[in-house]
Amino acid sequence: MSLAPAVAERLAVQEIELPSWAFANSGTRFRVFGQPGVPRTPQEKIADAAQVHALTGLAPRVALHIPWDLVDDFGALATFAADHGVGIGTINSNTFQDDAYKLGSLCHSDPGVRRKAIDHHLACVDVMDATGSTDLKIWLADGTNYPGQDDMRARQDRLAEGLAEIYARLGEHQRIVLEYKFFEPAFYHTDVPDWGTSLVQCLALGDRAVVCLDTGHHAPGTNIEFIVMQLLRLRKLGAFDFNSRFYADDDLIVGAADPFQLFRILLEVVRGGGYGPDSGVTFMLDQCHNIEQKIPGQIRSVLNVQEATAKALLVDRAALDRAQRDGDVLAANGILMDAFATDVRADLADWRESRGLPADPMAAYAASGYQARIEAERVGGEQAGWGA
Ligand code: PSV
Ligand code: MN
Ligand code: MN
Repeated sequence: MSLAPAVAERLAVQEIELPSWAFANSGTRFRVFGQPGVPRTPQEKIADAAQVHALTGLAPRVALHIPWDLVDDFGALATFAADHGVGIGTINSNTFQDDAYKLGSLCHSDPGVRRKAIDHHLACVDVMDATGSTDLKIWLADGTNYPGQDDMRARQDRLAEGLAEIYARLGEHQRIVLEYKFFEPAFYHTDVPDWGTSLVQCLALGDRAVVCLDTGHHAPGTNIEFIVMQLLRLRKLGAFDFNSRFYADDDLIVGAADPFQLFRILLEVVRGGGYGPDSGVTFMLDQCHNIEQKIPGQIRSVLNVQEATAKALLVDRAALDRAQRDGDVLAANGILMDAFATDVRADLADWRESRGLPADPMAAYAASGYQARIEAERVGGEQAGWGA
């Protein structure tokens, strides 16, 4: 069997952004395990990400995190990326590591701290101007640990005010992508805990404020594909942070924990017009490879997204429509399960070869000698910022 031309064509437009921090050392709050050969500079992270794209054809952009990826000349960094065959993607802000942000950033009760947080975001927009990036991703660690610690409603108002100032600074082609997360690092309440809160804040801002759905940021048992459907229906889904989780925000390889959930999410993406570069929905990975090698970890991740997408594209829509209209519960469910159970790996290998890519990108990376080279050349790699 080979992929239908329509499916093959749609797979050709897939783009998945890689997070720069996936290539650096990372860990848990218990331990960061250093790995040989990890990047020491933003340029080396980009060079590693470019390997993933060269071998898969799926990852043409690298998302940066500021200040983890701070350089003097961001225009030069964009040129460096282009010379390596990739571009700069989403710019992620960081208001969770300074002492000043202990009690919050955009939601803090002290106007001085809010000013600092707003200014940081304005500086991130400067980076976007210099790199050509269109998306400013805001994930806030803001929240409280104890009931009564701060006024939740006032914090929501401060957030709206801060976001409005940042939004006003955006260029016409730029967007705010507001990410939600139900808990952690705050344990009692989080200021942007769910898609509803992100949505109402985005609606107050305007058309160029959209929601980011990180697949690891929901309570266990949440029907994530329902959220995908609803946000697409409202044209407010701006981006995915893909990863997988067994317990909380595990940031493991996407598709590793629950490939069926990934398939169901991608089904709604395809169904709702969220697929492809013109859809307004950015696919990004937000993962850390704490114990496995990082470049192959990212290769496996993008291949997992591609595989789930191929299966979602295989669904016989006309037959499904008919079964749904007929109220044929088992037939409708069977149509989905047939697509999910289809082994597309050999077809995808052929598809890759037909495009001049290695049939097996994991094996190609292992044989490339790149890993041995970076291990020999790079000493003293960076920590992404997570963990101790
Ligand atoms: C923290 O939960 C987090 O994983 C968010 O998902 C952000 O997207 C990411 O860190 C980078 O700031
Ligand atoms: Mn995320
Ligand atoms: Mn997260």
